[in-house]
Amino acid sequence: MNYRSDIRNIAIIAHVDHGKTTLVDAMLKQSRVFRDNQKVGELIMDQGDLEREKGITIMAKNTAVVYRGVKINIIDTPGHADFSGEVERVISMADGCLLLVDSIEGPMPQTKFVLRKALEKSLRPIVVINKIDRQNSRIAEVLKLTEDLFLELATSADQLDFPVVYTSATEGTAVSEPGMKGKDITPLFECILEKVPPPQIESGPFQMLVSNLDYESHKGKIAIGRIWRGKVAPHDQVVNMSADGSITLYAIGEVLTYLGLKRLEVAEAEAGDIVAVTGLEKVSIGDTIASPERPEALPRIEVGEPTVEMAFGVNTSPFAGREAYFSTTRQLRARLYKELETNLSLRVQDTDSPDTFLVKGRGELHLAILIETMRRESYEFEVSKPEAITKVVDGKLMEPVETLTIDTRDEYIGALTEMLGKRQAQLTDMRNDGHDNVHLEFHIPTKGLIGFRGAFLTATRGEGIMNTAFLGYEAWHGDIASTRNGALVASEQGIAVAYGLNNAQGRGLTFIEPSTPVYEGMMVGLNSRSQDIAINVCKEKKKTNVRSSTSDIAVKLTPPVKLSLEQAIDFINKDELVEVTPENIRLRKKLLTQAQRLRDISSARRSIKA
Ligand SMILES: Nc1nc2c(ncn2[C@@H]2O[C@H](COP(=O)(O)OP(=O)(O)OP(=O)(O)O)[C@@H](O)[C@H]2O)c(=O)[nH]1
Ligand SMILES: [Mg+2]
Repeated sequence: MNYRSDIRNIAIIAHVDHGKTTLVDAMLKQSRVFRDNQKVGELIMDQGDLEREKGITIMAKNTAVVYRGVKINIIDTPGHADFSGEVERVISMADGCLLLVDSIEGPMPQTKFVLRKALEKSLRPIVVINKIDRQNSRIAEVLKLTEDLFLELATSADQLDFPVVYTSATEGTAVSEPGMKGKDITPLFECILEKVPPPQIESGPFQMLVSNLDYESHKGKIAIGRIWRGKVAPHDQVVNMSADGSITLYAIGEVLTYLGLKRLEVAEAEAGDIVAVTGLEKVSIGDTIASPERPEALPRIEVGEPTVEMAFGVNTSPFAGREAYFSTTRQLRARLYKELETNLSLRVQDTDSPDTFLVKGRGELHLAILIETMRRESYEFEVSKPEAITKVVDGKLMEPVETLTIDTRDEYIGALTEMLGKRQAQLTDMRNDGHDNVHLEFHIPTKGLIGFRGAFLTATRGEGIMNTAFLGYEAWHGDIASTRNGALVASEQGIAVAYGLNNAQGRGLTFIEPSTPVYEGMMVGLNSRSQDIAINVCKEKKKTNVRSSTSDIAVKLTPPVKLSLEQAIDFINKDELVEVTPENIRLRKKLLTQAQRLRDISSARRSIKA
């Protein structure tokens, strides 16, 4: 075996918000890949609009820096559990990883998940304790907890012997011992050069595994991955081996390698490097591209199964076709299936109804990001309540279960355990720190988590952090009854007015402002009682010719509660839908007229009796 000492390939992995992308910023800035006058800002790698808005990484991305003549290929990954498919997808390109741990929070559920994946792939980890500039940082304790995590997960003794670097990604500094004063990020680069094994290479005909895809209008599809064997140059003849076993011959277009935020055209690239190649029209993630001399497929990338599903349907609201460019079944179906090319942990399935597709993902956020992306591309459609994906094993109904960890204040324990009890959660651990802070761990079916986040934030008044991690499948725990109140449902089509909304506010909370167009069956608020009620929010005050002292005073409305897309998805019940268009997010009953809904209830009662 030979090695390439001029390259290192690393993935940056961690729990959400522990500072991965900020650390990549620091490495990019120090390695001077920008012009001196170039304004690059922060979280440079989070280039997607939604990534910037939400301040989270959604897609794994490649970059590279050169340090002391060695090219370090860096793969930034998302930390949110819903995007863990991305981590699984890309870590096979790396030989080592930086496992970031926040110096206050310490290892969290996703730290454990990603470390397990990295150790399974035999990546050499470097532990990076980050945010050491923060005031209450507890570096020694966090290091101890990280060591415990390695003890739990390591599969061989040498994995326990990991180097540690202490960083402040925001300040762009790293030190090898806590307490030292940092000057720049050099100690981290030195550690990477010393501890991450250089890529092993095999000589022979070209072979690469496609781990990512990109698209540029004038270049077409771009296949990104690591070269495992041989070399590649523009115009080379290659074969692409796809999942169904088919083999297609192509000529390579351009060969590109990474540097900073750019991809550079090169005359040749060799084993060990991470490259992007063009010219392969039908390539997919997981395919092997190889020389026709030795067309051997590498093992395909395996990504964990989805746990949550939602129906996506053609918009059937009375307002359909008004606010979007794409609204037909054919367009919706094509867009969903196209998503599968890059979104590896997603699944799409046709259903008995030609207008409805079942979309399965790793969590509510995973699906919500897809929905938001599509509405920005000018699609309209309707989605149903997310549900946990059950399966039947040996004739037994099984459902996904997760661990839920909560860090909050003591005073909320009662309210939380009561809420979670109804959602079939079992308390498995509880630790107090003696200063009114409590750490709780629960075992909970995925279905019990759906719609929980909103309730959690309200119950803890924002003073809590919750995290979940997928555990596995268990026998079905039984149904959970909805705990939500009924809806205020518009009884007529028209334009909502202050007078009508004021009446509605007598019943509960409202979601819309005056002048909002509504249709019959649209949900305009939350009732203070458990059943739905129909209400006419378009009703004007009766004109009389008697002037009274009070009747002409303008109604003062409480500002509406506006639900975001994620809140809307969280909010709806099984008999309801979210209508998504580029301009609006509306909530509606599946059955729009009150007569239909009453008939539905009575037929349900009859079937229970029968
Ligand atoms: N004080 C301090 N804040 C930091 C440091 N590193 C990152 N942060 C902050 O932590 C927040 C999250 O940083 P990101 O770099 O987006 O974290 P991430 O790990 O990439 O997050 P995801 O990709 O969404 O998982 C940002 O507000 C950063 O400014 C640090 O060293 N010190
Ligand atoms: Mg990030």
